[in-house]
Amino acid sequence: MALADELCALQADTLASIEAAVDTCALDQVRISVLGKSGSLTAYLRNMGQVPKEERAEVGKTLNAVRQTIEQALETRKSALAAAELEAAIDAAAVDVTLPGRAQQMGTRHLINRITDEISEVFFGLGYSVATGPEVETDYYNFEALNAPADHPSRSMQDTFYVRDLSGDAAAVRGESDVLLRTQTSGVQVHAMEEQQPPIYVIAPGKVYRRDVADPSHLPQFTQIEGLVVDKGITFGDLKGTLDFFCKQMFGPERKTRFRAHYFPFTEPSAEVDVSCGICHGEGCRFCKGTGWLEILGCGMVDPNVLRYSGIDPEVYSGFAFGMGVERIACLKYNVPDLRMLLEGDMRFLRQF
Ligand code: 2NL
Repeated sequence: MALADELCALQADTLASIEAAVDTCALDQVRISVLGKSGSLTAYLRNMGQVPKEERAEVGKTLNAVRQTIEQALETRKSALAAAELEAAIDAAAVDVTLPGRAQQMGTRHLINRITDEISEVFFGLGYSVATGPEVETDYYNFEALNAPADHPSRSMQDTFYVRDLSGDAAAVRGESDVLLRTQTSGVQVHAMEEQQPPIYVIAPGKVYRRDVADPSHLPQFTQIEGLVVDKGITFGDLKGTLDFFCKQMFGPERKTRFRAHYFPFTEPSAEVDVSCGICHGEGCRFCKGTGWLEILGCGMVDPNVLRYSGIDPEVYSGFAFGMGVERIACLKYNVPDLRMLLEGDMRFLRQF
């Protein structure tokens, strides 16, 4: 019978399409094309009326069997595709809780800042407070008020970064600028002396600049801490006691200090202070270049001219001052052979501290 063959072919085609459907959406298209309102099987069901009466029962039975087979196949395929789609969705959205987390890189304070604070703490314990001021200073505060004569070598173009006046000022263009990057933090203390009468007990930490080429013991920019005491009856004994106490706090109670006569324009008398070598304990080794001593700071009694410049009467008051390089102290404390290592940003080096 032609109709039976047609239905057999329709069923075979439909089952093949169902198997070939790649997802539930494609499968639904197959269902609609066969069983939908204008589906191919629906057309046969709708045309039952035209089938001769005596064949109607037989054809109806066949049609129903074909429909059931197709519906069954659709249902089976639908469950399989839906399960696969669910699994794929779960995989796509999955969080693998067994993966290691992303470590947060924690920053730490740089050694220079830590040592600056450590030095400051020693002086806080002695009643000093911190004064700060501008890194761009005038010639007056950096040199003149400190009794540095106009021909002092530190004032020369070779040693100081002068700030050029872009207005085209003739003197500035010739390099005779009055504005410079401070070579020491002394200017901060000059401002302090101008603003307040003694007693003055201040430290001035901060960046300073000198026209040096970086080498193991020089940096064109470094951190300085200067200290200034002005009070009644201050003597060289106070200076020695204070700086000896500082060295023992900083490097350990077993360390000795020595004061060597020196010259600074702003202090008289002046001295350089050495601390006994922590590696050979004064015997002499490579770190202290065989001397047993390490130079750590400069100091002296404030020159009466310097007090007078800032409006303090040297007949009533006296004082002492000192200055040290923080990078140098840090390197001495941790036996670092080259100041530049502090600035290179090599985390393997910096993380050690
Ligand atoms: C050094 C030596 C020194 C001073 C700084 C000073 C400041 C005032 C008055 C007098 Cl306001 N003196 N400062 C004194 C002696 C030495 O520094 O080697 N610095 C890195």
